Formats: sequence, structure tokens, C-alpha cells
Amino acid sequence: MRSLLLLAAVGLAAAEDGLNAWLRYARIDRAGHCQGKLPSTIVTLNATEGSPVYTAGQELSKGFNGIVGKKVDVDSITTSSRGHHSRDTNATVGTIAAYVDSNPGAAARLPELIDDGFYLSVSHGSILILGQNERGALYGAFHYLSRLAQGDCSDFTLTSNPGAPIRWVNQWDNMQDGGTHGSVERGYGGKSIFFWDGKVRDDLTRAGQYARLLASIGINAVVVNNVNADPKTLTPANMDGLARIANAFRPYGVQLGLSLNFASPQTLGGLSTFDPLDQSVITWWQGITDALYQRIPDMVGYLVKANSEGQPGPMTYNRTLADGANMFARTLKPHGGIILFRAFVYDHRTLNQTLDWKADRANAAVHYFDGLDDKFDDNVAIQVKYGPIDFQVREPVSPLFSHLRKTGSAIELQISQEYLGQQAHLVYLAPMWKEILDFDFRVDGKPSTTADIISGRRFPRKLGGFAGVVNVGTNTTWLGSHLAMSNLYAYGKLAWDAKASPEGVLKEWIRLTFSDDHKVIDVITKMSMASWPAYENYSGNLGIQTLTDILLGHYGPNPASQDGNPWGQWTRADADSIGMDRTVWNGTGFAGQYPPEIAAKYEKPETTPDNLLLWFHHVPYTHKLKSGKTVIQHFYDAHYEGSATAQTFPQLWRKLEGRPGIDKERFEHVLYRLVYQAGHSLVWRDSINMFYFNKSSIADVHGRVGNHPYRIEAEAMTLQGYKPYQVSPFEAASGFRCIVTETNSTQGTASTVLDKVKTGKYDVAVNYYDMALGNATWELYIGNDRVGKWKGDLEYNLGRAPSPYIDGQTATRITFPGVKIKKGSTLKIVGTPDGLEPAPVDYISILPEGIVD
Ligand code: GCW
Repeated sequence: MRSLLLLAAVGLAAAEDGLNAWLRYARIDRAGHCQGKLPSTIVTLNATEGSPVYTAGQELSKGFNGIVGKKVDVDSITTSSRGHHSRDTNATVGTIAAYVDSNPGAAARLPELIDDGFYLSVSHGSILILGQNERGALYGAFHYLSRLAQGDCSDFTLTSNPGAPIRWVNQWDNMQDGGTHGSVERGYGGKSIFFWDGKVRDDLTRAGQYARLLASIGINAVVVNNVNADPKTLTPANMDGLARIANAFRPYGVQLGLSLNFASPQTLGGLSTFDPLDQSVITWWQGITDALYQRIPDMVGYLVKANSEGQPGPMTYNRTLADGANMFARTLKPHGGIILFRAFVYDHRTLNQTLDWKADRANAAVHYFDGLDDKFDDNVAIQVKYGPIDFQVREPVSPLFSHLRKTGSAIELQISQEYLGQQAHLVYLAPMWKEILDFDFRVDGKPSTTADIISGRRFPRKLGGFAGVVNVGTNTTWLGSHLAMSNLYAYGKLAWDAKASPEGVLKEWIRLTFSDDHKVIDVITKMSMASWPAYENYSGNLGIQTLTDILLGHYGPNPASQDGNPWGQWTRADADSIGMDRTVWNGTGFAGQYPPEIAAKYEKPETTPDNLLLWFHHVPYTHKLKSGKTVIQHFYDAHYEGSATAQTFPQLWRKLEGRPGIDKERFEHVLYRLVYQAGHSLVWRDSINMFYFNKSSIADVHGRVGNHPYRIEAEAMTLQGYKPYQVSPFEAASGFRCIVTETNSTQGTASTVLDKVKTGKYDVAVNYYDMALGNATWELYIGNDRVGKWKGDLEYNLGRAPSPYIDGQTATRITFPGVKIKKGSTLKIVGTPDGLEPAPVDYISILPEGIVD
């Protein structure tokens, strides 16, 4: 029996696979205390099975049972049975209208709610949860449960209204696996939960579970397919499938939205044109829209990416973007639908860096939307990425927000960390989003924050809000990493209330996801709050952009990839100077796209914040920052600082082993990633520093860059079956070279005598490359003792974009702590290639305690 119980306990712990994310309803310490404060019945008002109010009742019952261990039944009543239940002994949940219907006298006591808003009143064991609509009632129930799950069962009253009506997420899911981006474009959490093999999946359990998570943070719609849309999404069979997804969402009040491919009338419909002003095209789209609404009467509407990155659009026919957007808007209007039209419009083929100093991709959005502000129908909102380029680690806020005064706008944020570590690096993004939302454009010299513009408070507009690119997948952790889920949680919370504090929201998430153990809260808060500054420090600083490889996976360092191509993410770094001159007086003129006060600030280096200096100005490496450092020295120092912070993450996390809520599975899962991140941050540090040292020939005043006293370069060891290999880009290898096995099928050995190492204990780090071409094996020996053996299997364990190259994406480090070494012993690496992975090794570091090199 004992062992059975033990097994059950183990089984419980093993269930922490992330699927329930922050909705675990785990038993709280104060369960006993709270039990007496819970009602004995849950009453749902006018709930039909599958409606959000019905779901609210089920969630409350499930939550009470899980969180405090009290079984409470749900009693569904119709308000015609007036007065049947008095609220005093119940948890009552329903719409405000239904409640007033059965309690007419209550109307005067209840607050004003807007769409999706809720009112909560908890007093002496009775709970009243009212939504302005059904969805609002469900939000109220989730809010109440969140407090309870954090151990708070005290009385309170709360009225909560959303800050903006549009609180959507976008999934960049493809209909097919394969292609350039697989199942989910820029998704690092597995395959699409919606589509498979060109069709909607038969089993949509995960779609329902996703909607549950989203509803609990106030998200009201999901655009289910990639903005690079496949016209075949609109075949009758697929429309039937989409209706099934909408059915899975509906109990949670989540509406379905769809991305459209502008050329569909031609490619799918067989028309000779897709000109948005052509009557046959308009009729075709009306037919599609009607067919969709027939199947999905509550469809939220469309999302359209047009004339961008090779996608078709209205400009193909010399029509304006407004002509394109309005065509869809008019087909949606009779059904109450809306369209989000993306501002991410630019041509990645014609920008010429060499010939045109004034060419600038950042100018595109304002340029293309110029003169259109009063041309959009009232069910159109413009979806604008937060920065003018593309989800970089630091960008100025897109000036387009200040140009759209009559047209609603929604800010596009990215939860999927495309340029920000792809969930293999911990980067908590809410502090960055907060800075963006709080940015003041000073339109007409008046306070005009991004948050106030998109919410419709600054310019009176009906539509506006948030769109977050999430890209969850079939992985049970959703995003491929437990800790990355704080970003999704915070996104929902900020979309509901842009004034929410990133740290406060984070702590809530930690309590719900792990536990309210103070150490757990302290450690995860500390790491998370340090993570964006650290990532910025060890990737791209001073507004130069993230410096990932932009031609491949957008993941590892490759600064050279930014320049010399028409993608327009240029740095214009040469031997003497660096940065984009975006001034009006001498540059691309981008600074002039902001309202005058802000434009004036960005026009001059002296008044531009240091962290955006290279975004707006082309300056010598020796230019002095406000901090007194030169640009180049700042680069060096920041990279050392950022990667040093990342080294602390695994140490901090290890302190949580065995703490409440830290089960073995999640402990190991998180540790694996943090150790990896610590190693990869060094790859970043050294690559970026070497690259700019090489360009500028200016030495690091502290003598660190290019000087690694604890390293043994693999190419300098005695090689048998291994040969030196010139790495490209050069900066992705210490000393520019690594070693690879001579053939794909024979082992290689690299050895060296440690005659300069004093006898003692060391951390031994091996930097190697784990390509997605096979599972090579490495073994490390000191003398005859095997210190470790590992496989090149990162591509199976991390969801980040796989790379087949020996480069900054695949460079990684493994560390063996506390290895005893005798002076004069032999260190040996044995590499066994597998497939096309030739067991590459870059260097070995023998590190005395406290040193990281
Ligand atoms: O940054 C780019 C991404 C593309 C994406 C595009 C967009 C869906 O690399 O993968 O395409 O942005 O936002 O449309």
C-alpha cells in the first residue's frame, strides 16, 4: 500500500509537464483555512452547456476541489426561476443582465462594465461573479480562482474592465509540415496544434486547452494560421475544419480569426485577377466570407499581411493598402467582423545599401500608410509591430502609431522569441513591452503614450489593442520551455491592463506555476528581471539590433549577416564607424517620422538615449557615450557583463532543487536550458567582441577580447583522425578555427599534455558545435579517467531553429565541474562522428574556481 501511495505521489509529480501552465489548481498551504470560506454551491445563471458561463461553473468547481480540496457542485438555474437561490450561500456566476433579471433591485448597486469586463464580490463565503457578457463572467471566475490559488481567500470587491477591445493572439501555423519553417513559422514548441498534412487535425483537444489558458488571461481571439497564408485554408473541407477549431474555442469565449492570402481569388478561385477593386474579386471574397460565417457565426474576422516579404497585395494593382483592407472590411461588415491589416509592409528585394545612403526599411510603414489615415472603414484596425524593423532586442517604438489618429491600431508583440533566444534563452519580455507601452510620442505636444493610443484613449477610436505572436506547439510546455510561459501570461495581463507591473505579474505567474515559496519567487524573479538586460548586453547593444544571423535561423550571432543584402537590417559597420544615420539632416530621414519633440531628440546624438544611439546615428567607434565610455568599449564591457549575468542563472536555479513546487521534471528541464544559455551567452560574447575588434582594430582596455589564458585551442592539440577547420563566420570560433573528424565514419582524437596546469580541482569546459545533421559523440579524458561522454542531440532537446552549419547557432559549451587534474597529465577528447556531424570541437577551458573563460 505504502509503495502504491508512493507511486501515486511520484505519478502526481510527473504530471507537471506544463500542460496546465498557470492553471494547475495545486493545493495551497492555507487550504484548511480557506475551506470554510468557500460556498457550498456554485450557481450558474442561464448557462447552456458549452457556454462561457457554463465553463466558469466547471472551472470554479475544479478549482475549489484542487486548490482547497472542497467538492462543490454546480447548479445551473435560469433566471426565470427568480429568487430561487439567494446569493448569500453560493458562488453565483453569470452575466450582469441575467443577474439583474432575477434581482431587479440589485441594478443600482452594480458598477458600469464595458464589453468583457467583470465585477467580483466576495463576502462571508458568498461569491458573486458577474460579467458584462458571458466571456466577462468567465474572466471573473478565472480572476477569482487565481487569487485563491495564490492563497488569498479574503473578502474583496473588484470591478475590472479591459483596457482595449482587441486582445488577440496570432499563431503562425502552417497547413503543412516541412517547407522553410516547418509546422509553425518561428515556432519553437513543436508542431501545430491545429493543422497537420494540409488539413485541420482530427483531435483538437489541445486547441481547447489553449483557449482555456488564453481565456484565463483575458485573450479573446486567436488567428489560427500563418500570416504567410496558404490559399488552401479556404477550401470547403478546411473551412469545415476551422469550424471545428472554433467549436473547441467557444466554451472559453475565444473567437477564431483567419489570415488570408491576398491572391486567393486567383490561386484558389481561378479568377484572372486579385485586384481588390475588381467586382469579380469582391464577389469571390464575399462568397468566402459568407461561407465562413455560415459555419462560424461568431468568427472574429481577418488578419492580412499584404505586399510584404513577397506576399501579394493591393499594390500589385496600384491600389492603396486602404483599398485592400476595405475590400475585406466590407465583406465582414454584415457579419459584425473586423479586419486587422498589418503595417509590416516593405520590399525586401530593392533596397540598396551600397548605392543609397538614404535607403531605409524602417521608413516603409509610415511611407506606405501616408495619406491613408482617413481612408479606412471603421471595422479596420492597423496591426503595427512595436518597432519599425522586426522584433529586435531594442527598437524605438514604431512612429506609425502617432500617424494613425482616425484609424484604430493594435500593437504587435512577439511572445515567441524569434530574435530573442527562441525559448532556449530565458528572456522575460514584459519589461521591454512596458517601456514600449509607456513611450510618450508627445503628439501635438500632449502626453500620448503608445498604450493610450492603441486603447483609443488618446484619439477617440472604436477599435484598438494588442496582437501577440505566440506560436505554441504540441510540446506539453506549449512554448518549448516552462519559464518562457511567463511571457504569455504577462502578455495577456498587459493587454488587459497596460498599467500592470511586469514584476508584479511575474510574481503572480510564479506562484501559480510553481509555488509561493519565497525562495522560489525570489530566484525566478531575479533571473527573469535580469534576463532582458542580460540578453541585450550579450547580443546587440546601443540600438544596433540583435545581431542574430538574419539569413538563417535568427538565432545565434552573425553580425555580418545584417549588411550587404536588401533585407535592410543594416548596421553599416566599417573599419572606423558604425550605425544607421537616420537623421533628417544627413541620413534616411526616419527620425523625422516622429512628432516634433521626439524627432528633435532623435535628430542629435547628444539627445538620443545611449541605448538607441546606433539606431539613429552613424558614429566612430571612439564616439563617447553619455556614460563616458566609447562605443566600442561599451560593446566589450556589455558583452562581458551580460554573459556574466547569464552564468549566475544556473547557480541561482540550483538553489531551488527540492523547494515547494519545484518537481524533478521541471527542475531538470529548466536547468538544462539555463546551463545551455550560460554557455551560449559566452559564444555570443566572444563572437560579437571578436567581430568588432577585427573590424575596428581597437583593443579592449581591459585586455580581455581575443585573450583567453585558460583556453586550449583544439587545433593546437595533437590530432589523430581530426583536422583543423576554418569556421565561417570566423568569429564563431575561438582562434577562428575548430577541428572536425577527417571522415564521417572514423573517430578522431585530440590530446595535449597539461604541463602548465597546477595540480588541483578545475571546472573543465568544452566548446563544441552541435549541428542538426546527426548525433556525434564526444568523450573527455584526463589521463585514463573518463570525465564525461555526451551526444550532439541539442536539436532534439531545444526547440530553437536547427542549423546544419558550424557557426554561432550550433556553437555550445559543456562544463564538467570540480575535475581533479594533476600537472602533466594528458587531456584527450575522442570524437565519434555521426551522419554528417563530424564531432567538431572549438576549445577546452581549464577553469580555476570563479573564472569563466
Ligand atoms: O520577421 C519576419 C519573420 C517571418 C515572419 C515575418 C512577418 C510570418 O522572420 O517569419 O513571417 O516577420 O512578421 O510577417
